[in-house]
Amino acid sequence: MKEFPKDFLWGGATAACQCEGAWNEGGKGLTLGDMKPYRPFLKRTDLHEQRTVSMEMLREAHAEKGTGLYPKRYGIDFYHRYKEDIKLFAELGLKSFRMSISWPRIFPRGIEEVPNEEGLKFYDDVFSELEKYGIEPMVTMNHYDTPLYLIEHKDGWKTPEILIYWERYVRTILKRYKGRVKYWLPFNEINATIFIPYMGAGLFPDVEKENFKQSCYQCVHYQLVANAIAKKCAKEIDPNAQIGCMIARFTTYPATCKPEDVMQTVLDENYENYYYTDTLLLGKIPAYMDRFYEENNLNIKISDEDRKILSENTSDWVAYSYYMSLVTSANTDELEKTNSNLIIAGKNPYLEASEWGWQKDPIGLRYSLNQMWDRYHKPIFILENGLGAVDKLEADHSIHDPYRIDYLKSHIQQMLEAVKDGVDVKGYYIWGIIDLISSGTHEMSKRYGVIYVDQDDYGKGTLARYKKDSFAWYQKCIASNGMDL
Ligand code: BGP
Repeated sequence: MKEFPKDFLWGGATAACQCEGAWNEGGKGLTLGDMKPYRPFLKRTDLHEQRTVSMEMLREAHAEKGTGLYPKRYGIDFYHRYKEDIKLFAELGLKSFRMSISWPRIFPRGIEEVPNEEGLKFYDDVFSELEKYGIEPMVTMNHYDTPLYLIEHKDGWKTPEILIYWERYVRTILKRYKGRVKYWLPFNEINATIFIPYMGAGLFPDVEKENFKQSCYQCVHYQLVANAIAKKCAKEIDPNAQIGCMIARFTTYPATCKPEDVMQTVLDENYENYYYTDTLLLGKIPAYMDRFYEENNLNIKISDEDRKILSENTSDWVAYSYYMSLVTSANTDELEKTNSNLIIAGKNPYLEASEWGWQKDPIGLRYSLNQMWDRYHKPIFILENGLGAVDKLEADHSIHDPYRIDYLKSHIQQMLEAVKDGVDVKGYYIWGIIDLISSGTHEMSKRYGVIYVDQDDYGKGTLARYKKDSFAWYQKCIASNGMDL
């Protein structure tokens, strides 16, 4: 019977815009990730409001720069506390730490020709600290973090001009951290530009109007090309670097065994998941997209040069975030819905959902791992998995989170089943290994960590770090290479 490989990367994941804070320190420019356009407009489960968040709201949030800030900009002050945090990760036994570099810390407006040394130095220091404990960095180049200037003054991802700035940024960090970072991920959840367009590309329906869908698909096309450009640069600069690609994996089941529903599942999977990974791993925009563009009256500009870059620079590995599974049907009106803060999806009567409507499905992890392996035969990383929950800090600073342990345990057990099925899983990262600001709701109270951070939804608290019960549990899991759960 197979076990997890000896060099399996037990990890924890974060993102700069959700944990660093220090949004206006060290020469950093503003980024999409700093903006918190909709709170208090957005309620936990009101997807409609989130989808229609307007540019006006963004501007309002932008205008209050320096005053009345919402906690997202503060993050959890990782910028000043990274040493303390990494020490805790070492105590936990983490083999790998997923973090992101904030693009506007390096190029504040995105367009500068010379990088900001203070920003580069910060990540040098973080890598040194990780090296001290032998923790392997897994680095995202863009985690919802495009410089705001590029969005407001350069048409963002809508035109190929951004690829010039992107390439400059990518070359800069690949050169600077050569030999220190082996695993690079150009984009977090590249399909996010379609399901949360303002976070992925700064797109708003009230600005784009009838071109909204067209803009979303044009932007994601250039992001796919940008992902391949990162691979092209890595080949030249640091051949030891391994470049991946990542989606938020929406594993989808048919609501019934009616052939129409089963066929709809294939289509949903193609459009929501495989379009991105097929393009980046097989090097070709899949033919089903031609039909999709035609049926949706989309006229996406795709040059021969774009196709060439994609075909010559396929990713070395594939990754996804896995939190839940969905249900679809040929007739979506008939579906009973579950409304999460990310997407509206069909309800699965066999699954329980988290407080935020995310349907927990450990077997779906084994299922999707098999699907991804069968399709690509490339190494796979689960770069995010975890349970967002409200935790209670007891008077003695303990936090009892058996629900989180149950969630993680059941997913790791199913991941082991996939390993036994022969799937080449390289690593597993608990999302929000330390509590941080939620990207979807911008709340602090949606916590994922095995480490608690004392801060509330309004940025109040001591920011002290406390170990939850799940800390000792994950420590044991890592020490036993996933066998003692
Ligand atoms: C993913 C993002 C993360 C993270 C996570 C949890 O989509 O890559 O940034 O936040 O989801 O989502 P949320 O914070 O909305 O609960």
